[in-house]
Amino acid sequence: MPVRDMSVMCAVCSGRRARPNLNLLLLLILLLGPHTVEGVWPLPQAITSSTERYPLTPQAFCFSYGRRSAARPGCSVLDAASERYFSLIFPDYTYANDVLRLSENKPFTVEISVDHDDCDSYPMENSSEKCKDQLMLLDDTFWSCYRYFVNKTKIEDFPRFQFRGILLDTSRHYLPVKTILKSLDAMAYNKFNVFHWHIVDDPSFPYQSHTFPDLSSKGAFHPMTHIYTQSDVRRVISYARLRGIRVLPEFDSPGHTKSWGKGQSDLLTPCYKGGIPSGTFGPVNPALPSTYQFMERLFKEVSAVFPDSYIHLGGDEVDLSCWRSNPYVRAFMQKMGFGVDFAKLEAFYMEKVVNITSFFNKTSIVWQDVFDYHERVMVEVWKEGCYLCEVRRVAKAGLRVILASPWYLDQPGPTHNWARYYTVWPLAFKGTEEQKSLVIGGEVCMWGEYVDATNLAPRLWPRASAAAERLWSNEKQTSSVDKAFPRLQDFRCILLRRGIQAEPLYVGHCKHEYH
Ligand code: CP6
Repeated sequence: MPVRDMSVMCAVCSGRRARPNLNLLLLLILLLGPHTVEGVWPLPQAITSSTERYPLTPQAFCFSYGRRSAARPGCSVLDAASERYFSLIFPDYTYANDVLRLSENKPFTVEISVDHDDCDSYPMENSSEKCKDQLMLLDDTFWSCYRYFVNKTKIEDFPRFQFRGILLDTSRHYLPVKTILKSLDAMAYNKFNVFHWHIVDDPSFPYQSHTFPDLSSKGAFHPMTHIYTQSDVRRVISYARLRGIRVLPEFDSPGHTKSWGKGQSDLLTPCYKGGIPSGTFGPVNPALPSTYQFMERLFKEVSAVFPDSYIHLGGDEVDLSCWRSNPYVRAFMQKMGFGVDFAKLEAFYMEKVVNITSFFNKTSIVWQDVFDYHERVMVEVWKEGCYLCEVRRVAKAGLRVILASPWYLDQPGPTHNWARYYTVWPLAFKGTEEQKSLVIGGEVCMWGEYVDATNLAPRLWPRASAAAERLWSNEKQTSSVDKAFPRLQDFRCILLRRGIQAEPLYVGHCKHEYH
């Protein structure tokens, strides 16, 4: 049978707000390993592959828009993805012009059809990531001479959890923009869809605010080289958008704000010792009206700069001893009727910032430390110990939960191997279906104390991939570490081939190693 008759690939993405987020394309590429199913990561919800196979060459391959697709040629997200994935499928093929002939019918055409034209919008929490694809699975590669074979394959796919995040910390160490962009590439390969940007913290304030330029000129490690300018931030957001990734900024307060104090006087609480100021500063001063005026202006800017409808407000690890030492703070508490309950003061402060951001149409996410006191927030569970107890507690209170505790990747070493991140059961707590549905996802945290651009990638990958499969795939089909191991080893080789410095899992080699 002539190839042309058999080889039209068809992809129909459907869903309420179908977003052209390229599941088909991702899948197709993931299927490119020399051993079929081993390279597919995270595992699709359903995949069946037949033995019918056909040769494939870059000359005969193209992406095109389906006749009934709501998105047309010129759709930024899909056009860009077609180019990226063409190069990933045929890494050595240099006639790049061929990629762009989108409308031309070639023997192997990946047809993209979406229900809604979301080409110019940002990915959002409710963007559909569902895909029903019929496509050819690439089975065998002799890739240096462009000879691929595809097996006829049917794939149906959608994520288990809506929120699949990675936290990068750019305050403990500055991460160059190109390192962030590279991480976004790797995130897309793993179907992560939220970049949680822990952009500022105690050690440095690299975000260049146009409202408060002193914050970075005085609070960054270096006022020129170790900052994110407005154009850097836009670049990150737009690069993420083209990969179906949301950018969730975190401006953590009232704790973790030492660097803020350098460029904004009277923001932090002066700590006292023996009745006099000790010269050191604590958390943001919750007793001064000027604090809230500052926060209003800062979050007005941040709300406009970051298009996502969520902002992470932190709220973790507040050092209450400095507040306690300060007579003005204590007097304020008396006036407010808080007595000596510093948790009430903390709640008062968080309530204020939550109100400020909701005025700017943002929903707040906070760390679990401050959840007790708020109704409208989403809560991120980060503490170790019985984290499912905490998940249950939050879900019982009717709030949405993101789970981070089991996925701290900043710790290296054999005790923190990939299997530890793979064998996590986020819903294994006693609760109703409704409570379980409040667990909207999870997050891999890469805190920056011991991590900078030199070791970020190998520390993240492929261990974060283990979490990625837990968050994307069907739990029943992915509960065996032994079955996952060869697939993950293979996927790690694919990451290497794509230029991601993913560390080895164990003894072995990749067919295509870069040295
Ligand atoms: N930085 C900030 C951190 C941590 C948190 N917030 C943290 C503390 C302890 C562990 C992991 C992370 N480094 N701002 C807590 C959310 Cl074990």
